[in-house]
Amino acid sequence: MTETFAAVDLGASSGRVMAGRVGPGTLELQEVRRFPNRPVRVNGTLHWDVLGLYGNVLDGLRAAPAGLASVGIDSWAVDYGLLDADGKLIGNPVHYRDARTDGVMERIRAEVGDDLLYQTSGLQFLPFNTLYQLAADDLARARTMLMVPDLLAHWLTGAVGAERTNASTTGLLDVRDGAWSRDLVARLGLPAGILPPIREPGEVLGTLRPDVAEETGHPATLPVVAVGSHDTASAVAAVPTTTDRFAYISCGTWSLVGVELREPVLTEASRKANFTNEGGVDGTVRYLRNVMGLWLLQESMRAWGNPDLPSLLAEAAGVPGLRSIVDPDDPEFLPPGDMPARIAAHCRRRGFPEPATRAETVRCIMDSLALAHRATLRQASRLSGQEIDVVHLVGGGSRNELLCRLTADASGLPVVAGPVEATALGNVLTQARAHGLAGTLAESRALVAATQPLRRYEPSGDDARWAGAAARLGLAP
Ligand code: LFR
Repeated sequence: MTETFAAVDLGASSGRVMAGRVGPGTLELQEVRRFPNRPVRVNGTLHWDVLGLYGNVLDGLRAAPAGLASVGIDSWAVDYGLLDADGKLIGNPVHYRDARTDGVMERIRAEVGDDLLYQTSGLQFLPFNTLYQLAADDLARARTMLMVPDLLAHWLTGAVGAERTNASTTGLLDVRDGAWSRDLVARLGLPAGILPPIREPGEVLGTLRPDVAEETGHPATLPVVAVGSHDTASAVAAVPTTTDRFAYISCGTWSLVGVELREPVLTEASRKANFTNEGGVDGTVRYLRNVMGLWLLQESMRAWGNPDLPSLLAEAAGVPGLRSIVDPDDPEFLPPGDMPARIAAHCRRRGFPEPATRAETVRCIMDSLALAHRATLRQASRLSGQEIDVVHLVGGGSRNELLCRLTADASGLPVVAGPVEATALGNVLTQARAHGLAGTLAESRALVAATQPLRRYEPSGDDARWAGAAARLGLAP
């Protein structure tokens, strides 16, 4: 039996609706609609255009094949919409890169204490985690908080819930018992009533509202299923591993670098290294750290008026390596704005030559990301005790041959690149598994490995050079 599932996958820079066909030995993905996701600054606040995104989701569903078995939605994490007492959206969801959280995390960490925050949620300290955003928000009229995928699912079905993997990025979910932490919510003075009931990946959320069914041309009986609605959870679910001794880099706007565990790591060393314990599908723990990722390249490209990327990368491959390097995780790189100038200033400050050309800037970004990948993989292994034989690099970054090769060289580990659309595949596979297809998590990963194009990069064996560069940047050994 073969079934078709629709995956709505919204990334920070683009969204897509995909149709995935799954059956024994079959996993095929077809792009139905792709659209840009452009943040909009209004009166100084950076927003997501959530209605524009929803309109594109409706258009995508309309263009999807008839006879779908279900629909699943994932997006970037941490951001949310607030509903009032009438169920209406209060304002436009704010972008996690907006400056409204400036200083908020520092204040709350000082008030509540890092130890309590980390022991409760197991989450890395990022200034945009939902709890800091909520603390900066006006909640007077709010009755319900819905994370972005839950908000879209609510508009499609009328159902209200908080899917677990994405709820785990709020900082308000107890990492040990999986429930909202009443204690922490109370300490922060947040209204507990706005937090919806938790839904597990694989659970049916609801079926299409009659008006949505009519507008999209699908039956009102079409189920919307919770998937790993945090895009990174879906991406990790589709890592094509055939061994337990693997690490992953989900590489797009961010590089999410880590390992999969059964239990969280909540040690002081882990907290100090700012590692996160996010929720994965099937109750797994995504033990990882956020590396700034291709954001550095995307923002540079934007500043340059979007020149041709393949030729720039080819040129960058010819630039001598490890001359100009930055710590990509410096918080100064978080907000949008003239990235090449910030990179040059960072190099100057750290005593490295400033990149003089665009190709040199791109090479600097690639070398710096590879160095951060190396450091983070080593830390993940050391802090968790998980041995790593292979690194799976999935997502848009897996197309970037230079970055894949440098990551293999820097980490001293083989890198298996692909699939590009791991997130949409993970979304589809979680729906398929809920439908009784695609087997266990391990079996569905084997299906990805058997059906999707992958490319393997062997390390060059030049560890001393990379170790030296990491030391000069002050990265963890
Ligand atoms: C990747 C991602 C990361 C999260 C960041 C912000 O798309 O979801 O996992 O830390 O975006 O939401």
